[in-house]
Amino acid sequence: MALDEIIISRAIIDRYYEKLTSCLSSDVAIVGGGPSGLVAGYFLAKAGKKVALFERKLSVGGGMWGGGMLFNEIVVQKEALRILDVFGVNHRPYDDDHFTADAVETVATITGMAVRAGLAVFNCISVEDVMMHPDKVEGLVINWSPVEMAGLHVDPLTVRAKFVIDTTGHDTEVVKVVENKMAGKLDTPTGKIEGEKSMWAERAEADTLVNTREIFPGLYVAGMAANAVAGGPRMGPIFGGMLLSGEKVADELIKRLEG
Ligand code: 48F
Repeated sequence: MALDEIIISRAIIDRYYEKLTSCLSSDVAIVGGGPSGLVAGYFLAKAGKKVALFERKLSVGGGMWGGGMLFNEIVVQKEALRILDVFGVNHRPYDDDHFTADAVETVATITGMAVRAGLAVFNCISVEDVMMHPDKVEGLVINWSPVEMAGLHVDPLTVRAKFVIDTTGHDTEVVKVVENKMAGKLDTPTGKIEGEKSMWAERAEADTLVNTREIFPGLYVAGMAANAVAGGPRMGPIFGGMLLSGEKVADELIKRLEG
């Protein structure tokens, strides 16, 4: 065995560089590595699409690790169990309508399978803007999260994508940029972000699917972001809607890319 510190460094740099340069142009760029973004990334990658996911934090998983109030179990409704089954995530019934899964197993398993399917995950990178050409979203402007956190004046880099998905959850960060900086209106009743409403789990879960769609040319919303943009309620620690939303946006984009 002859381990060499410089080769270790070179291997990391080369491999990361390969991954990043291969995603300078992709079919789909996903912003946010919560449950909806990860599931969307899995199905798109599985279908052979080039797909990159940018996550601000060091770890993907978004709001799923902590279950509800840090009790790391999640609830999933019957209709969404088939998505857990795609990934082989264990679940058990609590009653006829509510099922539970271990939050850590769910995040870890979905993430692992998504990366193995070909999803390129870039953690610790924040999306700060979009690329517009001129009235369609055509990519993302990205920077290291530590640069953002330190408030350093460092210019970002840009990646191109045929479609962008905002899965940034409650904050709807990409849609906010588009609302503030691009000409034209969002596809909502007021043309603006309607804003999330208070907790109503059953309604919110149904709305999440309906609200998962293209909100501006080139820009889709999925997961909690879809409800926040459309004025739907929040749902709390029930995650079936997030999983189904990720699947729906992937299905729609696969059709668009192949159509
Ligand atoms: O919030 P999050 O888990 O999104 P989601 O898939 O799931 C929502 C649920 O967790 C829960 C809920 C219902 O069950 O309401 O909250 O809709 O994950 C969003 C991810 O996006 C990242 C953020 O760090 C989180 O991991 N994120 C947010 N803004 C940016 C970002 C950004 N500008 N650039 C990169 N990542």
